[in-house]
Amino acid sequence: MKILLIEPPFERFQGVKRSFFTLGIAYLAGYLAGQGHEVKIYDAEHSRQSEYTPYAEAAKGYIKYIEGLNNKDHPIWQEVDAQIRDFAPELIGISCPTVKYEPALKIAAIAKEISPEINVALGGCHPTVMAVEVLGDDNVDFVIRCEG
Ligand code: B12
Repeated sequence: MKILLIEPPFERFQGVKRSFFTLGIAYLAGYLAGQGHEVKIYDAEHSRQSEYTPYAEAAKGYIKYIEGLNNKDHPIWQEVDAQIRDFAPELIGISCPTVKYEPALKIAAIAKEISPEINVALGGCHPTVMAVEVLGDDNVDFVIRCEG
């Protein structure tokens, strides 16, 4: 199966630069590839350069996150759309802590707009605890709780 694993954007809307890598979906990708699936990680959050914005600085840009979240023409949402179209996955798995719940749902909506045939699964700490509420969103097909 073609599976796209996505780390949603949050701090990136604020102009924050971090060169971290998302260990959770990296583990999932390794396991799925070992099972014979075609897997791609799309990290919509982090920079591949070695960069770091101090947290005190990052907090000042929160309004930019709200603006970006609600602007469907924002370049980051266009990038999300292009990544999904380009890879044409059968399943999208989105990593979702609470701060990234809104961006995760936005990605789910973009995916379903591209094709209702794409299955959308959310995992991570927020869906683990709030599974029933998350499954109430029309664009979420599955929630995977605890260790993916
Ligand atoms: C490392 C870390 C960071 C690093 C992140 C580095 C990186 N990119 O990986 C840094 C310092 C940047 C960070 C920042 C923040 N963090 Co932090 N962080 C952690 C920490 C200590 C470990 C996360 C980790 O790597 N775990 C190991 C991996 C293997 O586990 P995992 O990511 O959970 O993934 C597994 C499962 O969750 C699941 N899974 C995850 N995603 C998916 C997706 C799918 C599709 C599926 C099926 C399964 C699945 O399967 C994975 C494999 O088993 C956790 C605490 C913890 N013990 O988990 C807090 C934690 C995640 N952070 C938290 C918070 C609040 C934040 C900040 C919002 C803090 C702030 N005020 O700025 C920011 C957000 C930054 C951002 N852009 O998201 C909270 C989240 C709470 C919540 N309800 O959302 C946690 C849980 C700490 C806590 N107890 O409060 N964090």
